[in-house]
Amino acid sequence: MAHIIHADLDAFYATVEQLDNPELRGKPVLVGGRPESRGVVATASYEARPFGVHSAMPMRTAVRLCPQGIIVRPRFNRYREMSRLVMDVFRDFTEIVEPLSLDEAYLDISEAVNEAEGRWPLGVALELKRRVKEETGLTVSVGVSASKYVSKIASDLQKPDGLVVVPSGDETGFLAPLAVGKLWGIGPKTAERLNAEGVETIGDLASKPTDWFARVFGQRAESVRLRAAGQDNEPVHTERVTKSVSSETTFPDDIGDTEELHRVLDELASGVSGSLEGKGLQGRTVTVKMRLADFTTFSRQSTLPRPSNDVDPIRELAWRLLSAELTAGRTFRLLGVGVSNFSDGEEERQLPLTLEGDFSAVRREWWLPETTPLP
Ligand code: DCP
Ligand code: MG
Repeated sequence: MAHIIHADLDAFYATVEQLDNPELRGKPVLVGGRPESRGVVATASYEARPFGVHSAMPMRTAVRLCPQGIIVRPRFNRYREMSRLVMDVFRDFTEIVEPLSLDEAYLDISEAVNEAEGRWPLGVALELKRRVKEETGLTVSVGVSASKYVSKIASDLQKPDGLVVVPSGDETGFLAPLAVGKLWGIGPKTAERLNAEGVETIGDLASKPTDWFARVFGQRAESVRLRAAGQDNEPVHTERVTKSVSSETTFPDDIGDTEELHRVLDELASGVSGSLEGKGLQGRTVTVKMRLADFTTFSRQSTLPRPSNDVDPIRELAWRLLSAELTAGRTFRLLGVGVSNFSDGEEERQLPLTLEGDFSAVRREWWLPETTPLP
């Protein structure tokens, strides 16, 4: 039987800020953009959360709810650095680590567990929490079970500094009382539809007959059914198919000058083109990622007439996408160029977090176009 940990750092950006600046410790910290320039909250420290402040809330609202909150501008490079340290600790416990974003990962700790010798999943999890705290100062919430999705739900239940172990055999009972929307793959829309059918909890869902699943979920029926029963056998993936090649850069000072933006975009496009060529990949979709002075981050994408790794078509399309976003007075903190939608079918496999400028380390909603719903 597998033993899988899901680990998620607590109030990640805010905790890093509190570590680096002792004056912020114990205080409500709001990491994000400026309230006066329509900035949003990236995250809030746990001291700010009782006021109702949360990620993605307009900073203006956050300041109204929590006037004593201290606004701190994000330092993404520092967060990446801390993330690397944490992932290194994780890799001391097992080679099988699947990072999901800068602050969360799955770990397959089956090898580290040996119940006959007294090495229980609980002990491994406690040791992991202790070492992360000792070596980075951060606290991590951990869920442990035989399944990725059960562990993911478990890690969220006692945040911050949480630890929830779901013993094998208890999965169904553990999941049963939870709202159906907590299940991985059930978005708010689906949850609403299920509620309308009287399915409120994961337990309600698990008790439905197989043909009901087929009718409601079509091709996804079997995987949703297994998940609802806490019985999926999804392995922890240490390798990942390259779905996009991208490069991005943050400027020391915001750039508004069209020519300078053009030059940066050219550089990014040739970097991406070179790396595509090196990997023998050709892509059709070109994406430009932008972060504005107020930290609003979004991307725009468009499709080439045919798959390519040539710098010219990539550069031209990227430039067209960026040009559409240039308005008087708008300045940029970050630009990125990516190519995806590969054609050759031989998608290369690689270890996560190794490709310089790979956006996968950044939260996915930043990279996907705003119109694409998250899974
Ligand atoms: N983040 C962001 N925008 C969002 C959500 C998150 O910029 N809409 C960033 C800031 C977070 C980090 O990603 O610190 C990790 O996201 P989490 O959802 O894990 O949130 P936290 O770690 O901040 O808090 P929690 O203790 O709830 O995990
Ligand atoms: Mg977190």
